[in-house]
Amino acid sequence: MVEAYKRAAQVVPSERQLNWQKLEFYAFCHFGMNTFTGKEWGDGKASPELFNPTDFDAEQWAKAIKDGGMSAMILTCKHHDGFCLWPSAYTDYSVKASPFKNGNGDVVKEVSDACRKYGLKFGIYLSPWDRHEESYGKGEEYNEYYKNQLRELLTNYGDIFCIWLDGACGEGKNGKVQEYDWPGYYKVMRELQPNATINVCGPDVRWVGNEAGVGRESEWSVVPSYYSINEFTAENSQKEDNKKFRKSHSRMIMDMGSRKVIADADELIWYPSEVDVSIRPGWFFHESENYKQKSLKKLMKIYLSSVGNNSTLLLNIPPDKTGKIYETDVLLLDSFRRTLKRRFPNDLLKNAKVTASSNSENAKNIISSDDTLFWQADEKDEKPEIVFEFPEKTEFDALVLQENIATGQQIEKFSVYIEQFGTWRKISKKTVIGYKKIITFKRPKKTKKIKIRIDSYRVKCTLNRVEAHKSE
Ligand code: FUL
Repeated sequence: MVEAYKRAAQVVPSERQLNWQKLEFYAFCHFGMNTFTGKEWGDGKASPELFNPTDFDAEQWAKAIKDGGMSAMILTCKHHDGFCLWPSAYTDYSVKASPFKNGNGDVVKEVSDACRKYGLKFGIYLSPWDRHEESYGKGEEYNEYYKNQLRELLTNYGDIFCIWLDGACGEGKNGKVQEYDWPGYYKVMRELQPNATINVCGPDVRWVGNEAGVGRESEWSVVPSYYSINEFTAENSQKEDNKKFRKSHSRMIMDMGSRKVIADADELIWYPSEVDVSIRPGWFFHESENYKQKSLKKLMKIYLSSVGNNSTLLLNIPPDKTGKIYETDVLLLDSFRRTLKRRFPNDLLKNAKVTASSNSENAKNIISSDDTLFWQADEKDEKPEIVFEFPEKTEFDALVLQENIATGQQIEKFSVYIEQFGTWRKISKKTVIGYKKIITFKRPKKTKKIKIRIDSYRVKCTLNRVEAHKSE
């Protein structure tokens, strides 16, 4: 059999995975019965009478998220308590039975419309675990219920970019056991929304493995196929409502794709990672957490750890009881967008001269903003090098590197050098790149030339883009 790393080099993303990856940073909105009961995990017994946002404004959410620099939003259409934010024909436990708009409201409709108006993609979260629905635990009967709800959500609300399937279940040993018909669910999804990625308990996007906002330094998008088994995801997901769980990443598997890990794997798949984390301690809004939002510094750390490490960032901003995103959260999002802009203000390599140790004539593709253009080293080039020369000595304190993932992920190790006093000085040594790798430096580096050396790669070596920035 061909060595695993050579097989890994051939694995490429599907078009839907590629489009999803480019979204980079998008929002989660946890909103529902828990918003009104103050819980994180509702038991499905709360009266629909309690759901009553008095000043509901989906456009305010969409605007805040757009202004926060995000590209999409995923709404919890049904959380574990089973309460539906749309008037589902298959249950009475929904907005239909609530005082919200006298039972004539449809949160999913208003939010999906608002997303489209503000140029955000819209995605749905439909919890498989349902603590209200009577058929839960009765096998096929619940599976039919779940599929019917999927059909409603995937038919009536326009294009859906992502379907997020939570692995959490708190039934415990003596609770109800429901065998989910995953293949049946996926069939409905692919039929009705073929472009949507199915995340977490699904084949397209992998949960990073914690809710604390921590990504892996060496994040491989090519991993053994056993990591896409839903039981594996569920095993590591929440099994009880637990604050500590949201803060810890101690159980995360750190290496999912090195040569050593994939060596004995039969099948390798493209299964990229997503980091989901809340801007507040809880996933739902709680008044008591109004002063406990993450700081700008912490948000930047999370961004660098996720987007900067070949993951995407799914940041949760939970709307409050009035049906709006809380004012200080809106301000925080806006400040964060501005902070990002100041951290990565302007690509300094735009006007650099680029040469490479092989196929140098294509090296300028690396600084082109056209993302269909890329550079690939000659396969005989064992230690490819790319040199960027600024028109004059320039200061930078961040580098953004991108592999051309449309043709796979292959870079295993690389080093960065700057020219100083006529010699090359190494300033950084890293492992993988993938869709995006961000390297930041505490102190700015001043130089006329930057060199990137690929120390190890799997069969092919490509770069789609490299940028250098100096924070303001
Ligand atoms: C977890 C759930 O149990 C939380 O309530 C939340 O929805 C989070 C995104 O996923 O597994």
